[in-house]
Amino acid sequence: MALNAVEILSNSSPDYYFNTIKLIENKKGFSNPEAYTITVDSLDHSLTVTSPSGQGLLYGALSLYRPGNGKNHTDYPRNEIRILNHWDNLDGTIERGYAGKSIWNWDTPLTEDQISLYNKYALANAMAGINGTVLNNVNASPNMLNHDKLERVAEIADILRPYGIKVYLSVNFASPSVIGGLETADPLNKEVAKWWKDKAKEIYALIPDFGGFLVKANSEGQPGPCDFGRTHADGANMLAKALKPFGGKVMWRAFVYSPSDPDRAKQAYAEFNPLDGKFDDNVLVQVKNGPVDFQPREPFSPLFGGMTETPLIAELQITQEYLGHANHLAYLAPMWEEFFEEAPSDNIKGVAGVANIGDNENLTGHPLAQANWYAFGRLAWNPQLKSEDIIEEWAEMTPWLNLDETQMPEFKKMMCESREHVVDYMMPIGLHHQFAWGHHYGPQPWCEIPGARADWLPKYYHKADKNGIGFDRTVATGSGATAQYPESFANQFENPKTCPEKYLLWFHHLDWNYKLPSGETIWESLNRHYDSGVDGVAEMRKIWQNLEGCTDPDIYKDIENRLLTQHKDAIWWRDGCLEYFGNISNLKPSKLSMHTLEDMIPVELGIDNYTNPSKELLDSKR
Ligand code: GCV
Repeated sequence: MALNAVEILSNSSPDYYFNTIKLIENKKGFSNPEAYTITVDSLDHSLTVTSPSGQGLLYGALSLYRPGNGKNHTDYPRNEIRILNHWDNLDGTIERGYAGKSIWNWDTPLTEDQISLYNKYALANAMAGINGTVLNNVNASPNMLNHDKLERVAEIADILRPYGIKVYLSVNFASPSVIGGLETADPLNKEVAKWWKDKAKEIYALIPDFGGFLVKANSEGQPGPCDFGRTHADGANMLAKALKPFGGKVMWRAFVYSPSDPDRAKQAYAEFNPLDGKFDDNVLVQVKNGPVDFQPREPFSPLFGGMTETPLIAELQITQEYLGHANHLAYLAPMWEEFFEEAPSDNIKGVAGVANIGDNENLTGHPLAQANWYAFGRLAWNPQLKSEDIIEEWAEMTPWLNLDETQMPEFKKMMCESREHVVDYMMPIGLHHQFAWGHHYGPQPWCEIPGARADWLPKYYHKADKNGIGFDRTVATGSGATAQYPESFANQFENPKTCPEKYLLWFHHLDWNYKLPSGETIWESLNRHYDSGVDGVAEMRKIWQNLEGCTDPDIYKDIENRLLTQHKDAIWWRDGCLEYFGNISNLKPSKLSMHTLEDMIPVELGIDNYTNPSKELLDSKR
């Protein structure tokens, strides 16, 4: 690998004062190939980075940009795979992308600007410790594997390589029949296996260090091995054999939910747990953090702890499909921290993040969403890092933010509490999936779409009636999902008295006047949380006003406007949910609503799955 560390350090020096910075490649004493050690000689003001690899030297050198790192220390990544998943399509749209169009150009020669952007992208990733990127959507076009596209992948790989970033591709399982002219894509068919072997050869001839394939199979209409009566393991292993001679990996997604069980939250486990131990050694099963789909809060997926013989990748979503798109401030590190604290992690060997990156000037739409990209990388590197430390690091390194000592604690408070506010005003105490149909922006607990899958509709999840609310997933009276968890968790989740309050309505259907340990009823608790979410956003607006001057006026204004939209949305969420549930239960919201159900129910934003709704659009609908 070409090593860029020297160049990077000489281009813009870190703050520390050192007469010399030495980079020494030395394998002795290291077991992790990406580890590094920093030693400081305070007498002659010299600093030495030592690592067994060029990549480790790069990480060591870049770590000097983080405040307080110019001292003796050793660090190493806890996960081998730390990878972004772009859901970018060949036509430039991005599924669930809220920061403009894709940065990848597939059709015309790369411009100088694009090459410079890709270099910046790579440096930002390397600074966060990210070492891989899947360039295209898991809903993959078979055309991605056409030779002209692979040549472009090779060009991108050449740009990213010096920063230690490998490229991977999402592949469409039906490619052999769609672009290869074969009659089938059956993984046990010899011609099909040969087609993939030849394709792998073609790819590695262009990109010798190509990372491998990411596959969404038999999920949401994507083709897969089950179309031919084969298992996920049959499909994954066939691809694994094609990549194996070149050192490539298969990342096979467990995001499946064919209606084999009436509870969607149980389906991935039901399909994958029996396959545990049946995958080739270069296959990793990629599991979303929660059992449903990137909700603002979910308990961990029972596949963590439920697949002890298979290496896993934890999939997180950096783009805010379910957390207010690029309009809402939601610093996601506390959510991921919660996941890493709770989920059994023995078999997690990698962490993937669905990217929030597009071609907007600031790359992430909401300027502060840049912190989520960085925090993802840092937690993938070391899941034990604390979200409040990461945000301070990010703020100190971010050139467009200048926070003084009194402002930093306020800023950290605003960031670290932001996700909990979102949970509060969207779906507190374990409620989930109350989102508007399709685009998932805003509340629609009332949503009904004739002919739609039941488990795509909010009513399936809230199950509210005049007596109570919540999804009964107990073994005793419900779907039995609690039994998929390791025993200690299963017992805790099964009983509403021991179930953490934050997951209560995820696992239990309870009467409206069921009393929580605090003495509040479910209805009172819901009211308190919804109100607190709205108040939290009001407080974030105040904090931001106090921080005026910490950034360029245009960026300040942009964030101020987004917070205003978020405040209006939070009220919309609270009113929509409390009015709707109040109507069903015959209970009154504790505060006067600003919107009536009659106003809210007919609202259709008319946006697709590739767009962030503008302030103007939202204001015209409210
Ligand atoms: C890429 C959810 C999203 C889809 C996404 C899917 C997945 O269902 O709404 O847009 O598809 O997850 O993760 O495959």
